[in-house]
Amino acid sequence: MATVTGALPRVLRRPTSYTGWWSWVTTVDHKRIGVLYGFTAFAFLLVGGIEALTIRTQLAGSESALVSPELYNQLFTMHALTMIFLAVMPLSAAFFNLIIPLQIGARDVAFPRLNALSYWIFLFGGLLLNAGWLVGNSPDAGWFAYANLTSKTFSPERGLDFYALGLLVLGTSSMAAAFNFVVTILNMRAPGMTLMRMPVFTWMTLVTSFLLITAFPVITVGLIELAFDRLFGTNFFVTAKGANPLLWQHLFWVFGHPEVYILILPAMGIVSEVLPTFARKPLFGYPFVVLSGVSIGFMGWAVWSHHMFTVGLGPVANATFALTTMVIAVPTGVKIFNWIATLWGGSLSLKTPLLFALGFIVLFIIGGLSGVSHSSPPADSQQQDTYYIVAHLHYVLFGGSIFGLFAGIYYWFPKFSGRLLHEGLGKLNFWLMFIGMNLTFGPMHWLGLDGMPRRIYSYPAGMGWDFWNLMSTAGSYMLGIGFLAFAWNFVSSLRKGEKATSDPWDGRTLEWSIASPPPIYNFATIPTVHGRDAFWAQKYLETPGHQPRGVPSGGADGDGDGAHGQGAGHLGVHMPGLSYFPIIVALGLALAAVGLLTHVAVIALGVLIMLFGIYGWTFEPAEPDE
Ligand code: HEM
Ligand SMILES: [Cu+2]
Repeated sequence: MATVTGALPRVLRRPTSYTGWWSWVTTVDHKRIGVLYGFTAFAFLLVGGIEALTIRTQLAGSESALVSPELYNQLFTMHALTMIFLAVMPLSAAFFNLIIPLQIGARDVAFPRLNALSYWIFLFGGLLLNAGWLVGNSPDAGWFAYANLTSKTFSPERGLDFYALGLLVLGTSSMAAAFNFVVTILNMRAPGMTLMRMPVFTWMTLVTSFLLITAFPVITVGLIELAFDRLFGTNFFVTAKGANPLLWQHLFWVFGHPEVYILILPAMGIVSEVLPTFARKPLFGYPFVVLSGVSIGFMGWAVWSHHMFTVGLGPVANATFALTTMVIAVPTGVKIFNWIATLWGGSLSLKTPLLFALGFIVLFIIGGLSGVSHSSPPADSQQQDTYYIVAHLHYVLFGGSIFGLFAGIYYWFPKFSGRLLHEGLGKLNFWLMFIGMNLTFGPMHWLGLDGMPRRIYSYPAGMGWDFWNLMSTAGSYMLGIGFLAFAWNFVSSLRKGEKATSDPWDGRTLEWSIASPPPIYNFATIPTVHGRDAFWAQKYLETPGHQPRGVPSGGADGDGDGAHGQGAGHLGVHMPGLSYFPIIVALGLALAAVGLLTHVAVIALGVLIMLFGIYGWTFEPAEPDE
């Protein structure tokens, strides 16, 4: 049947070569998209880290003039936006892409081209958010950008336009990806993998995806209203025209608190995978760990105003949100007890993935305790807007999210590279980050309780804050060296690390049942699952005499060469082909956003490119033209 492909310029017909850098531009393979997310997010993590080190250098001593107040405001705002939206979230997305299809026994995600689109929109959205640095006007009103500081009156420069449009574009990427993973996890599990047999990381990905789908529309409304106020002169947040700026705070935190769970749940899922493997024990209280994650997903919607205890909502609102905030500590506590119970009596092998998981538990407990101290409105009125809050958010976002993600990198690196990260460098990386993190953010607790406000670009001598600020800065440099040790370990191990078998840790879940790196089609045959820890059951429980069946090294399912260039035709398996259209649609969307800051013609061009991309995407043939 003649298709309309004839209408497609030859260059845009499905490419056929799986090698070379074009194959990365046109890939729709979840593993490659995961790698793209991972490297891009790590690059942004370094950018956010450099911004943080500049902040800390400015604050190393009192009355410092290293950076101007204007630049300082841009630095902490961009540091936070970068770390949250361009580092932690996409690093989690990297793991969603790399791991979920392997853990549920699938060959790819439900919508491979939509998956590629999510990545390209994320990249262009991240560049748009950082474009302010090119014109000397980055967002400078803090990451929650309270109205009406953000109005044209008080922020006439372009900074907040990059904030609104950059986050709007990034939100599109997150929501598209989240829909993809909800459909993939609910519809593409291997036979026998019921919901309560899914690995915990898969569960936390599902909860996180639902939070992304439900939370991002809230901030999207706020960002559209902010963009309209700034670009078209509407009055959503203009107090002079009768608007109430608290509307923005409610919209931001109704999104913002679920957002913090979007940042921590993936790390919690990773830790729930690492602990049983390195304790050689099944996860203690699997149903409780899963259900506490699900309940956090629901309860996370009922606490947002604890960020607003000091704006004057009144005793009823404060008491209500104090109560809901205290209650949400319960499911978090359940998880922590179950993790400790998993370790209890286990035969622990103190490899780097386990070290980072243990670091996560210790640091997250500290962050959780300061979080509980915020839930009391009278106490919070002392803590709000001080360094005590900065300490809290870094214990949960750095000590929690980053440490959890690093546990995942050390755990799953062998699966995708076929090599192990160097254990010695790994331990050096861990201790530099663990000590550095506590030296950087620990002192912030008492600096804050001593009255040091956050977001001040310098402080007067004689306040008694100099010593601990200097220590905090020294700690941040130790963190920086920790990141460099990691980068060195990653690059050198990728090239000449010790070869890894398909199951180097004697794992429990399906990703360890296939070769390292996995072939493009993942599973030659889709496995059948008979219980939790499906691969452990396959290895040790499913042989007739329950004798260990042991897996020969490297000879697992699939041909072990990760031959990207080779489809799965020889297995009679259809794998989605490469495509240009995801990147074309993403480019059109980003260009249209840039047009809102430059010229209507650019908007039109962007929309045209997007429409062309959607047209090509729709009529692209399933099989590449030979
Ligand atoms: C690499 C190590 C890091 C260092 C040294 C660091 C340092 C800092 C400092 C000193 C501030 C306070 C700025 C001020 O109030 O004037 C800050 C703010 C902040 N940081 Fe970090 N940070 C680091 C990593 C992270 C990570 C990994 C995240 C999140 C995932 C993060 C999220 C934030 C947020 C949300 C703020 C608040 C910004 C605002 O007030 O709008 N930071 N950071
Ligand atoms: Cu909150």
